[in-house]
Amino acid sequence: MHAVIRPDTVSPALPLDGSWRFQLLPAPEAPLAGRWAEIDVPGCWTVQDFDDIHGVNDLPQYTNIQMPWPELPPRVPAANPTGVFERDLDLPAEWAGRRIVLHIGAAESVLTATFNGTPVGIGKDSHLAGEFDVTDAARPGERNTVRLTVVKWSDATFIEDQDQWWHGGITRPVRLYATNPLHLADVQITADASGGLSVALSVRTTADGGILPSGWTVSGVLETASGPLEIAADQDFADACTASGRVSDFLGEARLNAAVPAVQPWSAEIPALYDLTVRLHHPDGTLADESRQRIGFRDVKIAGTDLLVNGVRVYIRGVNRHDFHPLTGRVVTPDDLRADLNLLKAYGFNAVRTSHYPPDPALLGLTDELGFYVVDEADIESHEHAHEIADDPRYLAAFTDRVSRMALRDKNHPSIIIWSLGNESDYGANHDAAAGWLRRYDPTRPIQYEGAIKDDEGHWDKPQTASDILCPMYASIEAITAHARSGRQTMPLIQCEYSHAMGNSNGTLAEYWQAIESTPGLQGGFIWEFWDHGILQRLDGKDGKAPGRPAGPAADPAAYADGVTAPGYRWAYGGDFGDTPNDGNFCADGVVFPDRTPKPAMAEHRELAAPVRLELTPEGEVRVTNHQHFRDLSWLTAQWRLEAGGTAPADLPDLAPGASAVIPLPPVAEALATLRVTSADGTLVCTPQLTLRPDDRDLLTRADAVGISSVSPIPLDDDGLLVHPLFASAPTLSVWRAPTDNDRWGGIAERWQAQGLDAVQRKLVSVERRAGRVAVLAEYTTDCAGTIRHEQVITPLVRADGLSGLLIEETAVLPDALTDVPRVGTVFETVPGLTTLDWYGHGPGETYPDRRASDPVGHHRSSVDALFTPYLRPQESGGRNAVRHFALAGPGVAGATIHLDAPRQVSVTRYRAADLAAAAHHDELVPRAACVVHLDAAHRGLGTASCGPDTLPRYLIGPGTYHWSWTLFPA
Ligand code: IPT
Repeated sequence: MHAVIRPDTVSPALPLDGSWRFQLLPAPEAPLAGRWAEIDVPGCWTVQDFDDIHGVNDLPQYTNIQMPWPELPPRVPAANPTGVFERDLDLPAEWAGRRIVLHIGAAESVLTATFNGTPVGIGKDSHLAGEFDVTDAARPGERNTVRLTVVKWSDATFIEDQDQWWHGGITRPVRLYATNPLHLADVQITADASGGLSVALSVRTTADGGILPSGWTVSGVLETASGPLEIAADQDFADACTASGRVSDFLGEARLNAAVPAVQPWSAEIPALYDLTVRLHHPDGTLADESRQRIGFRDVKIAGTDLLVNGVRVYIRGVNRHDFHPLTGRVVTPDDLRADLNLLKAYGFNAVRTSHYPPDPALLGLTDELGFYVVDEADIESHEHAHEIADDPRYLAAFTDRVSRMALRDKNHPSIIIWSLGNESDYGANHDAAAGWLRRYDPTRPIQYEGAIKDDEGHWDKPQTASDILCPMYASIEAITAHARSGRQTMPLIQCEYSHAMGNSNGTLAEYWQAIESTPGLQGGFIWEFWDHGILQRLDGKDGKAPGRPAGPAADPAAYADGVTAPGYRWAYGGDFGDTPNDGNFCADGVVFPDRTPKPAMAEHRELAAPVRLELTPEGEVRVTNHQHFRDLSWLTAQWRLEAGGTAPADLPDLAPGASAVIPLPPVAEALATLRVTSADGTLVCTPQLTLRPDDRDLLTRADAVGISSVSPIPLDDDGLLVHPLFASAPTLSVWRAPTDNDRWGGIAERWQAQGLDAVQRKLVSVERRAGRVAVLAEYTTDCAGTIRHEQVITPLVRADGLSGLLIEETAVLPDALTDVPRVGTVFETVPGLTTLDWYGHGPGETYPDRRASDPVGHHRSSVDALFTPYLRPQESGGRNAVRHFALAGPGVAGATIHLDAPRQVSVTRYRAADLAAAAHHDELVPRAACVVHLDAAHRGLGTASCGPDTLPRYLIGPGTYHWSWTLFPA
């Protein structure tokens, strides 16, 4: 493994991607058949359609912690799918006399290679390249044959037990390349923020029995703003390499040094890169080899409890990123990688943890270029057998091999600021060994490893040598702030995983960031995770509903859009391919849908990362702050967004990072000041909002209605339910929501079900008519938590404009046993035909009480269908928080306007809670013609209990009396 990047001019390459001959054997020992199938490389055989000659039928399988089979380390099952890939290639005659290298970007899992029948090597890390010197086996100017055998299960599988789909195949590009026999074996670059540049070169030769000729030299050139800067080798180098011709290897002895004047340091905000070319020359001065890299000058240091980049304590707004694609399984193209990162940038992320293995090196080129802080993680996760393996000497070499090869490959990327030893593998001697190697090899970067900082009591004081960062996972706000204030904190605290994005989730992200930005020692974290790992699956059979095979890389591009699959397809999760054991939809836990459509949590993150912040001073002025570390605000433009509609100009002042200034408000007296901040290309960056005075003028007040109308009595049916032209189903009490993934995996939904909240029985107690109004008392019985008393007082109103409407005042009394319910509110269903919702509240996106920073309060309009969020497993969704009033309309149908007594959680969807709870996949839902409308007096927060803390106590709903009211008028 090395970090040499050769231009084609110096080292011609022969890409070997495309169609290969293929056989999938049931086990490595099984004999090959006489005929071959065809398969694409790179590609996973688990998702491609090919002629399965041996009938192995190896489909994707999803498990989290548990291994896919019961064998104990290091044993593997006898059934062991083995792909044999073969192809011919014509080697250019000009390659004769050169060193020829076969490069396999990644293969999972065990890779063996033969070239023209000669074995050339074996590799085991599924997420790093294998390179094999095939010079002696190759026949330039002739047809050659390469065979790659990929065995799915091995002893190494026990340390690749990551929470993701199991696949088999070759997942990154394959190529051959040729170099000069005298060649650069490696290039290690150190470039600091003050312009210090040092390049260590190692040199090898495959000619002359491996003995280096004397007299070879190296040189370098750096492209700077003021032109090329020639870098000469230092004094010692000349002596070291010319005097002794009988050295077969140099490691770091040939060194180029320079002090580069006036460098622009690299950071995630200003990712300044410089082109560096280093050359190796034959003794006669001609070019032997060349490596070109884009380098960045930057410092990473830990000072006390702060992680400093270029001396600045930067916030880490990170996400965990797997290699994933809904069609290919795990094969991602450079275009995919760029699109992922551009999306993350647009939503305020500045950091990526390459969970849980080194990525395609193309990703790291892009994180350098686009500006992301990267935690590069070694491919080690022994989760189910973590405890045994961490100290098992049989795995020692694998640990050090995986960590060292990652660092050898990736060391020159400025974006990598931290190395990670892996994930969820407990802690043992094998980690210390790997950390020891790494510290000596690369003293410029800190190391992190979550397993090392954990102790049994949940404290983080355990002495250990394998982590410089306190990088817990899913720690609560209380736990991280308590530690930061305890006086015992010794390392920067950056959570390696937090805010589990499974389904409708990421509740309390705002509170995490309030804590992080106000507590010294807390610096951020990495959200779990980027993707929902839903694999596109065909639905077959007569009814088009029978689970079929993965749609695969050749799927119809129209098979999905905007996060939703077209008829005949679905997003598959664990178990959907008949895979057992499996961990269900626990792999659908990302901030984006499988097709990279952002989930509402992305907008929440964008707002919390806002580079521009507003604040109301005690004098009532608006103060704007540049909340960045290195940049000014010149890349941004802003406008005031007026509640009445339209915009007013806003000028962002010239502010250095951290600086602030008072700015004038637009000359319109409004309750809210909303600033819409965009980048030069018009992309929304943030929408900070201030409440200048209570904006209650839109809320229902009794004064709005001029009086109680004396028209005919309010119609009720025999059950005391309101009869009204709007309702297909009358307003009743609702105390249940379709469990979110957090409710379900956190065990909360189970309690609701035990209490029977999903099926409370309504019993009419009394109907009392008095002075034109009617009071309806009902009781709702739960299974074992007592009875909920619910009263509706309905009053006929007439407005100043003569329109007649209703006031509905509701009271619910929850018994003491109901300590944690999902909602208390009203539900009704409308007549068909209503298609549009106008509302005043948070929007336009989906918001919940503990996830509502994303969308400022304002007037919004949406089609009813578009309000719903198609989470892979249907659940409560589509809510809008702090709604003051809303109107439903549709072509040719009498609509309605509803005003609420206070800002309330409202949802308008095509699904009953029971419809959502009964479906396992989004495509199983059948939209109703009605609108199902919920107005909640109180709605429980979302939290992140599917993996991590539940919502905060302030977002829970307990026993007691709830009052809410609303008016209903024709639109
Ligand atoms: C943690 C894993 O590191 C990650 O890969 C993923 O499985 C995540 O949980 C949940 O989605 S480990 C967990 C036992 C805290």
